[in-house]
Amino acid sequence: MPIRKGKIRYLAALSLLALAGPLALAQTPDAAKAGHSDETMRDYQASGGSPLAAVPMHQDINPLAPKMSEEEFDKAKRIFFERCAGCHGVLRKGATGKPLTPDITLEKGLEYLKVFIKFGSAGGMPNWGTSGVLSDDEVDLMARYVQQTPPAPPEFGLKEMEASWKVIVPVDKRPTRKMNNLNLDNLFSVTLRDAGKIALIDGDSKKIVNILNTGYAVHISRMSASGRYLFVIGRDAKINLIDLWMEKPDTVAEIKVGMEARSVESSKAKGYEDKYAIAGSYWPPQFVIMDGDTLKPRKIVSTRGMVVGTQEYHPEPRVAAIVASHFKPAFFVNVKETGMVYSVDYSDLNNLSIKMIEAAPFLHDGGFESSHRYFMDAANASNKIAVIDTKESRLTSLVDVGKTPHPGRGANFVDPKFGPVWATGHLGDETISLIGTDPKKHPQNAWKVVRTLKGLGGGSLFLKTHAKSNNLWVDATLNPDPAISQAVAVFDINHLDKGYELIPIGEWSGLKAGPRRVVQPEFNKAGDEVWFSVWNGKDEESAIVVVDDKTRKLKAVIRDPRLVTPTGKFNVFNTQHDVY
Ligand code: DHE
Repeated sequence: MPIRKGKIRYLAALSLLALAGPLALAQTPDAAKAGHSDETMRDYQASGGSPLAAVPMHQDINPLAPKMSEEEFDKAKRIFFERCAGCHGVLRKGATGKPLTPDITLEKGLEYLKVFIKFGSAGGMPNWGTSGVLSDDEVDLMARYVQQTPPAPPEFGLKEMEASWKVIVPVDKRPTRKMNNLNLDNLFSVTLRDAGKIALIDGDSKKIVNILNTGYAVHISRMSASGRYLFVIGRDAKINLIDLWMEKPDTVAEIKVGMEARSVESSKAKGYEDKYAIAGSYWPPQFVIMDGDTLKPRKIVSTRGMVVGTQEYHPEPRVAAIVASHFKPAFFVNVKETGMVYSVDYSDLNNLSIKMIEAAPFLHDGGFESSHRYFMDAANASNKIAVIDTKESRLTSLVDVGKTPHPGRGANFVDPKFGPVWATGHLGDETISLIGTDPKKHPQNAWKVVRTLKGLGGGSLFLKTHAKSNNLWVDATLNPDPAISQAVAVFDINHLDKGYELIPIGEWSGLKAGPRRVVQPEFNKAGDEVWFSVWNGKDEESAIVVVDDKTRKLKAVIRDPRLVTPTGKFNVFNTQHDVY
């Protein structure tokens, strides 16, 4: 889809990720550089393009709303789920964007809505019309659509899960020991986002071991406690369970747990290693606990409920990041819109006990600090990190950070002045916040921002270090300036005051064309190499660039026509043990 340069606003361009992948992002104008923050987040949220776009939904005729044929309604519904639902919510009750329910939209009227959709608003609504993304007819269509009763996608319960569930290799037909010569600890599971596949890459030889089909717009990989099973989840809520002990690691079970999802995790507590898996969905708003070795669904829990603080009912609070406690049999489940972290005790599924920890709305991603006791949890649109004690299942602190924190799992290291810290970058500004994490030896610094670094620019998604490294690597993937999004910043942990060195990863990839967005640093097991994805469009060549951590020099470039849109990379050992 063509983008009129200079006219499209940054947020609208980011929304195009839904259909065009990172290519659209490369064409955003410089003028937009200053204007990220709220807008960046809003459009990043729409970037996946909801699989609900393809789900049949019934049109409930509202006599007060402007007329729409069934064909028009279906087209508008598709556009809504591809571009709007990420911010306004599946049921249009509002999420990070405003509610668009008929009581509001009918009052605004057709002409007002058309202007709003066409030209956007200062509050962050993209200018869908003037940017060239929607034609005048489509603007009119969407203005009529948002006055209709919102169609609800179907629920997805045990019956639907069981119907989708396949055990491809039963447990008793699987190997009883590792049958390959791979160094599994240093294997990487690489998301091939727009191919709906993952690549398993041997970290030692940098060779692709296998490419496996997964769900639509595949999202993250997580490891079982033993390091044997790999879990991969797609945005269509399909999970692949991959047995790394097989001669050629492959899928042994799969299931669909909903219509749309982002997160999967596996039990890590002593005595429960590999026993359970858990997946959270965006739609329906729920999570499910499954058997860890077959994915048999055991227990489904809805997350619909009251928002922290206002205690207003939210009909579709999505499940974002899930972590597994290392201290006790509990999963910690981010219920995004209500701002609750559910501490789910999985030791007795029939008498399930859930502690609802009040944090802050818009919980998204996060990871453990270095002792693995505290879950550092980003409430992104609240500009806060919630510190959750996974031993006591309670909120320890809410820390104000920069604009729209986006840590991935964050980065742990020892600040020479302030002691152990956990760091997050931000989507909405160029800062990196370092939070003290050692309440025993450095109580005066614990759960406070002790230092703020200045990185490359806004639009940062991920940052990483390793216990053996002296470097902190920070990307700026969604920055509109290609010179920034194609590079990373690296800080010397022992000389943080000196600022960063810019490393031109995109250029090092050798790729000549495409947006070459650099995303997600990931260390190898030894902690002496750091891997970056150079993320191009679906029809362009992408690459993985491997850098020697100590010298900060190029070590290898992995290029292969099968590496379509590589984004997340998950080193088996580091993911298994939460090393980051
Ligand atoms: Fe992600 C993690 C949700 C877009 C790459 N992403 C997460 C998590 C959530 C989430 C809830 C934490 C999972 C966990 O820990 O259990 N991501 C979303 C979205 O809702 C969003 C904003 C829009 C969408 O429609 O999906 C979105 N994510 C993206 C991308 O566009 C990225 C950059 C490329 C891609 O592959 O889709 C992307 N997200 C990632 C990665 C992680 C992730 C690589 C895991 C980071 C890690 O180190 O653990």
